[in-house]
Amino acid sequence: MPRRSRSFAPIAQVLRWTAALRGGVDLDFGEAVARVEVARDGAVRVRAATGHALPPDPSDALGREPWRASNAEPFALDAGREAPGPLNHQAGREAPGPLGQQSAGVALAFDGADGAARVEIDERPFAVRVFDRSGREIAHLLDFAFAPDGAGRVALRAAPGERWFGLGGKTGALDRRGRSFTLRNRDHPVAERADPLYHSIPFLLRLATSEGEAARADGVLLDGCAPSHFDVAAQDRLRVMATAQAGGLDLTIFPGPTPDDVVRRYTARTGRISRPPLWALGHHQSRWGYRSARDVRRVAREARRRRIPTDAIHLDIDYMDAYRVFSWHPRRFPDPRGLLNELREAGFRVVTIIDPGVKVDESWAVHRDGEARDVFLRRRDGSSYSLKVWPKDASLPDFGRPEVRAWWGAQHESLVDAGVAGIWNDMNEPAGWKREVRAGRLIVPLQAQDLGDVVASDPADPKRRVPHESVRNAYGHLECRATHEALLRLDPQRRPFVLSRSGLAGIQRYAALWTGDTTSSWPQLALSVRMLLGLSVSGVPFCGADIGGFAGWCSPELFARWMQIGSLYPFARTHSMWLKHRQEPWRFGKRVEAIARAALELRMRLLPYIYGLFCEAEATGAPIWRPLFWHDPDDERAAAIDDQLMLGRDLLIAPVLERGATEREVYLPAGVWTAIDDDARYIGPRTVRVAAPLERIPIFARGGSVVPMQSAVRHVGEIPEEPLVLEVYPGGDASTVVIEDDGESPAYRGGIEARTPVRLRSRAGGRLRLEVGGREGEFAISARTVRVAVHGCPPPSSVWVDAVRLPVAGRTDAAVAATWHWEGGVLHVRWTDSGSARSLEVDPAP
Ligand code: MIG
Repeated sequence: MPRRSRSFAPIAQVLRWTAALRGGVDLDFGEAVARVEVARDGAVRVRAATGHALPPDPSDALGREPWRASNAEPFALDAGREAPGPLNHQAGREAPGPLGQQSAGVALAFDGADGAARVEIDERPFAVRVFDRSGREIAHLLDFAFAPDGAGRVALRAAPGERWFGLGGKTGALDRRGRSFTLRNRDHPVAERADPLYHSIPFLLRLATSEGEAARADGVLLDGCAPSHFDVAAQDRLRVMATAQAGGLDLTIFPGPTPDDVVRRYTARTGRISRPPLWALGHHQSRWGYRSARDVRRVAREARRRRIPTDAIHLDIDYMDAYRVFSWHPRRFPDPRGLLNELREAGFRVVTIIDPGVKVDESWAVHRDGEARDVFLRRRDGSSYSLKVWPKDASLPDFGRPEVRAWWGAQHESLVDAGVAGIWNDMNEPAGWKREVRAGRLIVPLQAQDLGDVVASDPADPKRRVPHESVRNAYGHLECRATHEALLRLDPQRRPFVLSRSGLAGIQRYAALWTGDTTSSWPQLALSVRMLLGLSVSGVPFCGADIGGFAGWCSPELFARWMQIGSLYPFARTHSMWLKHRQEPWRFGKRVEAIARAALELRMRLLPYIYGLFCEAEATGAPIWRPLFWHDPDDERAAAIDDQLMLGRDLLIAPVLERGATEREVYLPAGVWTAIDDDARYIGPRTVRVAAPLERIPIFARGGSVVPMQSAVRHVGEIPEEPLVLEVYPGGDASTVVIEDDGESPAYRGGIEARTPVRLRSRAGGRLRLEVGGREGEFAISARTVRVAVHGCPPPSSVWVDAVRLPVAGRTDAAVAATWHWEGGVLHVRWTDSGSARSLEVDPAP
């Protein structure tokens, strides 16, 4: 367990600095060392540790993107220096060496196309200040201190009026300011005051607003494999204290100024999600307790019969033989290949759970082989270690070693061969228990296991053995890396899907995250929104919570509300615990079933939009779910809201999170907003009260947007009746790109994709003008009908397509193969799309 009280000694004075490093400076304190580097995108990395050298760097093992060193060179600062000016002001450069009496420290400055930063290092007491391109201070690190056991602590100045977001899916308010958090991967049920939980993302996004100036965002990551602790201006209102339990301090500052800029830089370092397979964006149905192939078939059949859109079925631990990973129960799942084939034909992919614990069993080839290759964690004295978990005693792979990751990955071959489409990594904090009681199928864990005397390979230097605790937070991350890479290797034609419970900063590169064991309650429904926004801000775009809640009893009303927002989670999976009643969407009566169907159909209709968001996440790191402040950082009211969210830039979601509610208050930031179901229009900034009967989740489209949609399908393999509908919401200009590809293979990386640029000009000479550019890229799409729907539109006096005025409503113009009609405030235009550029003009502009 992490030690609570330590004595920290400050590192006092910089004795000398050396400029040997490209884009950085090395500092020597005698009893400690530090290194400060500036990257070409303006990110600033500050490492410090006691001793004479920095500890080995785990960046490669964690899958960090290479540090792009700038050409910043250190120069001495004058003693009598004044407040820093803009970056282009460079002080005279001096020869490196010991810091003289008159010197006040050393500085680095870089200004390039991708970013800029100026760093000033105070010599005594040691402090690091980072300024952005405009000369504004974006970080002030001070009070570096270390404990004898290697733990490091640093303070970051915090100003009044700042908000601090991030740290992954923590509970409580989205703004973390005023509270303390532990980041140590732990298997613990989700509860409002539970901390820590399953994953650890030591990244904070600060939103600073000051009188008369535009709001600015910047970020800080405390990197490494060790558990950590953050006091977010709780003890001292003007300080954020970050503590790493081991491995020295490794901080990176990411300049903004917008939240998008921060996350772009943060993910340029920690990695980005790659385009998931399209099926993974559909609805996943899961339950702990699908006990047999028959059971699974029945669920699949019901989903289709009842037209509940579903793309994946998850198999929890019940599919295994005595909980041996990489096995199938011979009686209950006698023919996995046959079953998976059959499901595949009906449009279902199967995701199987994998726990890291390998059953200690001489007769089980996986364990035997692992023993022979010495892949498992051991105790400090070299003896073998086992953990109590589902298969009784289990050995844990030592994922810090690359050969162990390769070995683990190779075990997935049989699953992939049987047709398994994705892997669900559970229990990877890692979790297990010390004692248990077993009575038939019932296993009651009695005491959490902390792996106290276990040693592990240091991911940064696998030949070194270190206490497991000191690298604990990387365990699940490295398992997911092994799994992700194995899936890609075993089936290079398919994009991997990995779902994980545990994770570390950068997990987005290898896996989607879900929030673990929730309870079916109203407060937890609301909490799920905040947890997923927290994850989203922390660089994890693909995240979800169990729809309906994991433990406890879900009421029909709660299920309906959970389905409505859960269908819009980036990762949408219905899951529940085995002892509770079944939680498939048809288990709560006809009315709720219809609500679930409508919710999931909306998700399927939104797939082109949602897919576009995932493509954006791949390209820039932008989250799928965004807090309201994301696109309105100057809006103080928006910054305080965490029960609404943006799904991408253009859809504002106001989920109903209260029992018995039939209406809710919605805050709409500046702009025009149109409710997507009844086309009611609102002008923000404004708080409105809208109707929210059980059948309704209020959703608003941004004025000045084009939302690509399609008609509903039951799974992504089905051909939609309308493959592309451009929902146009006037009220501003917009530009977007519709991206289509095979949804399955990585071929898009070689350009096998179709990109259609779309531009909206709400008022071009009194008309509304929509320009759909010619399709770019190599992905072939056969001729099809595209529909454009212009909302909030009075009956038009004339409609032009490609500069040809269309005849009266309902009549097709042969020259441009287009037709229009108007109904209930919406103008619909249909045209044949063969990939060439088209334009639409509507007079008068709505
Ligand atoms: O100790 O595999 O969070 O989703 O159903 C519980 C059984 C183990 C915890 C996961 C949950 C899963 C369950 N697992």
